Amino acid sequence: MFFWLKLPPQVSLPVLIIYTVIQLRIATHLFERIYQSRKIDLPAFLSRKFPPQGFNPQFLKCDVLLVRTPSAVLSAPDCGESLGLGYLASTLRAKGYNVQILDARLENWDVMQTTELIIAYQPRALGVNLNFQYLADSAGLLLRKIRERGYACHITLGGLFASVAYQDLLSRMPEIDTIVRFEGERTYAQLLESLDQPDRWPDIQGLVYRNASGEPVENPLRPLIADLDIIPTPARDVLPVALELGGYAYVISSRGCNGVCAYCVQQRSSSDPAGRRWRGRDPQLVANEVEQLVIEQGAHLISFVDDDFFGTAVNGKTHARRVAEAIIDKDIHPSILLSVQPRDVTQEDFSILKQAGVDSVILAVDNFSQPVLDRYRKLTSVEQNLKSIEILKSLEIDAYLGIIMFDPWTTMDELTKNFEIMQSLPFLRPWQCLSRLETYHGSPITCELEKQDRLEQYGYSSRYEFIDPKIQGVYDGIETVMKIVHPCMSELDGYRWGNLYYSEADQTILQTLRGDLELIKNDFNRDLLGGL
Ligand code: B12
Ligand code: SF4
Repeated sequence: MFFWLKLPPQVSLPVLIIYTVIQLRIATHLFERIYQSRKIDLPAFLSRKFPPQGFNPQFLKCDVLLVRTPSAVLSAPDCGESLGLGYLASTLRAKGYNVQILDARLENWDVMQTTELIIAYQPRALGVNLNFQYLADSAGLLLRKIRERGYACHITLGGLFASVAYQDLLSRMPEIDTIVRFEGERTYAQLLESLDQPDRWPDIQGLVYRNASGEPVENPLRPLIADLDIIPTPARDVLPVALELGGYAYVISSRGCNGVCAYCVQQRSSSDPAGRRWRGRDPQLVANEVEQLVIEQGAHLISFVDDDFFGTAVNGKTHARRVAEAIIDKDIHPSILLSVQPRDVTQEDFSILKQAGVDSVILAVDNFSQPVLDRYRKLTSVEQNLKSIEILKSLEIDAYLGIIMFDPWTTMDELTKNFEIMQSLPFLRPWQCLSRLETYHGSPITCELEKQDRLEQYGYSSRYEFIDPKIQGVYDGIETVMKIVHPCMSELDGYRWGNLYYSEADQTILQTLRGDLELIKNDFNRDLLGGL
């Protein structure tokens, strides 16, 4: 309409933008009103509109619905299953429960779509996976929406973030009934057996629940499962979706970790005095699982998601090597991705791993300044970091280097040393120069920063300033250069991994893409309304 006004271009463009923004805001607001007034019977309509991929109305009735939290912030799709939900599903199915999995993150459903699906299922028990801190807000939104839509049954949260941040979550989300802390197979099964008998809940180790007056009660933690081989292999309901997206089939061959990294949440994941005791599965059974994935399910890309794939050696051989040898015997030739600590990289082990199919690794070098490595309790040295890179290079194994360039205590000396070495490295992506330490709830570093009153909370996340103001100057300087030399790349990297901290440049892009999200949502809404 304003084109008729014959405005000069420098005026008409901003007007056009404002006009579009107003349009979008009104449309969303309008839809929200209609949605909440329930003038439209969305579930009935959606049962015609859906099934989306992976949804089978024939299974609509189920005892337990396991849901992976959708993402309401911008991050690239996570093209892999939730192994945690797979393990819960197989364990519960073995006990006779009818269990369904809704992997909203993998399927890329938004909160609204996920809400409608949960309402359509009406499970007796709803279990929500919350491993990631950055998804806590969308989990909260999802729970609020399903309660608003009348879902009245039992809601349980589980996963690593829920396990460490349970107090916070229970106080901010009145919709939650219970939280299962850490390994969930046994605790959740015991809860389901006594779902309608709250008087039995005090006996369930690893459970946090609300008492009759609504106050949280925290039961003692449950001892870790000593023999991982007795847990059924994970259900693979949504693997075809992951494979269609070009993703990996995840396999876990051990639980726990012998590391003690100071920024890691895993430090809190055990009740036993030995910490997060490392336990390995039988390598032969692991190789059987990989064989089944490759031969029967057509998965060629396999990613081991162990925290500590090398684990504790048996008869002088690392767990990684034993698993690799068992895979070699199968003659199946998958393409394997691993996450590794530099201290575990030896020529001997990696020659065998390469034969088993390992062609790429995520190598957690973190930094090339010894005081920083010591601060993070990495149990490695700068020399070992460099040696691990050399070994991988010589074996032609591709390595993505995990770098933490900045943290609150970073000094100019540390930065200089780091840059000096990083310049000469293969595999490195330039925008990694801006990576900064994330402060995950419950990690030793986060607790230390809280004690020093250096963290500013925003929602479930926190932010810090550099102690040395010069460092902020350097950070800003690099950011400016990166924006010129590599426009959008650092931001894209951020989205890829869903980082919690967004720089100013990230924020700008985030705003733009949020607009896109709104558009997509509006399209979805328009489709719905148009079909009525
Ligand atoms: C695989 C993995 C990924 C995969 C994808 C995850 C997926 N598809 O599930 C990829 C590579 C994409 C990934 C990426 C990232 N990851 Co990651 N990842 C993992 C890893 C190594 C394994 C998860 C797993 O499968 N575990 C095995 C299963 C069996 O265990 P589980 O999931 O914990 O489930 C058990 C219990 O928690 C519980 N449970 C789980 N859900 C539920 C639900 C209910 C109802 C109940 C009752 C119980 C329950 O029962 C399960 C069985 O015992 C974990 C480390 C870990 N050990 O958990 C890190 C971890 C989850 N990742 C982490 C991080 C930081 C990231 C990144 C943010 C890294 C970054 N900065 O770039 C990105 C962000 C991802 C994104 N944008 O979405 C952190 C999370 C920290 C936090 N507080 O947020 C972890 C804990 C690593 C660490 N040591 O710090 N990750
Ligand atoms: S090696 Fe990984 S899981 Fe183990 S303590 Fe370090 S960051 Fe945590």
